[in-house]
Amino acid sequence: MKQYLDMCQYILENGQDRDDRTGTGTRSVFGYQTRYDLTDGFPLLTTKKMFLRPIAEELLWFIKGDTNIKYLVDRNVKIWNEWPYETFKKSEDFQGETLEEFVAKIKELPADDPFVVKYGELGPVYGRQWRNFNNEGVDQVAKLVDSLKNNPFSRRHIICAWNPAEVDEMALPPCHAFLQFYVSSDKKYLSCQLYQRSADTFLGVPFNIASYALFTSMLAQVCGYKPKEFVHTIGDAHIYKDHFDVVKEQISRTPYPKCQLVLNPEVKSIFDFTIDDIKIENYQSHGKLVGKVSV
Ligand code: THF
Repeated sequence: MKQYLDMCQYILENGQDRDDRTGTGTRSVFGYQTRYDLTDGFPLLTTKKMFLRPIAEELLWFIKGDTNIKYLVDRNVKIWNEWPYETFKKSEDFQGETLEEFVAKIKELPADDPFVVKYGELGPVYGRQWRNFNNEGVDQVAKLVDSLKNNPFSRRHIICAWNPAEVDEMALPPCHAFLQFYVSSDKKYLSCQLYQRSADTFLGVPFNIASYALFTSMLAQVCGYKPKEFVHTIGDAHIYKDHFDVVKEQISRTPYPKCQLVLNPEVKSIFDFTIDDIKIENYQSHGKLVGKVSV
């Protein structure tokens, strides 16, 4: 995972300092590509302590086609909470609740409660576009599995989360916008390339790498391939100013050997995975590093 540390270093040394939508300020470069070998282990970062569970839960939430944070909140996954809270804060129902109080309310109430339906919703984000593009019934995940199995050398193994017609209704337009898969000429291996328009290199990217490496491994299993490579192509690759110190600390650390991903081999459909079917083994890492998320 030296590639990741090299990218951090490259951004710090060559990036432009600029203002951004969140007001935090970033240092950024335009256009950066890294490649992660999936044949000799799983690319979960070892230079800070990571947990696969929230990453896997988020991916299962995308695959379900869900766009309400209730599913994540019920499983104590916190990574999406800030965005619906921002919407709630601007609403007439807001009475000074803290983020924690808002999340507790989503957790207590049933999924069909009007409050959860209204304020837990992120709009037509990843899950919707993946499973029901433009709300017109196109299931990109089902089509992908079908084409990977039946037309392996296709150059159209694509999932696109960027929907210009609906982007204004999303709490946050997709960062990981465009995915393409590739089957090796011996039909043994599956690779994935992601085009990510915007990347929070310290907080988001370690999640994104693990998430798409996991998705590739799950697809490979159900389509009869082995995972080969994850190619990560980034548009605006940035480090938020308030992450500079933790990033420098991280660059000074030496990576440990990669861990192993263990998927339950009984699962034969991409839609049947549960969190209990996804495990990592031999994960050794440095201590945790904490950074604030800009909203
Ligand atoms: N916005 C910003 N500014 N950064 C992002 O990484 C990001 N995402 C998603 C949408 N908008 C974004 C949300 N994904 C964390 C990780 C991923 C996120 C958001 C936040 C995060 O805070 N991680 C902490 C704690 C993890 C935890 O609570 O378990 C970490 O230390 O890794 C990029 O897709």
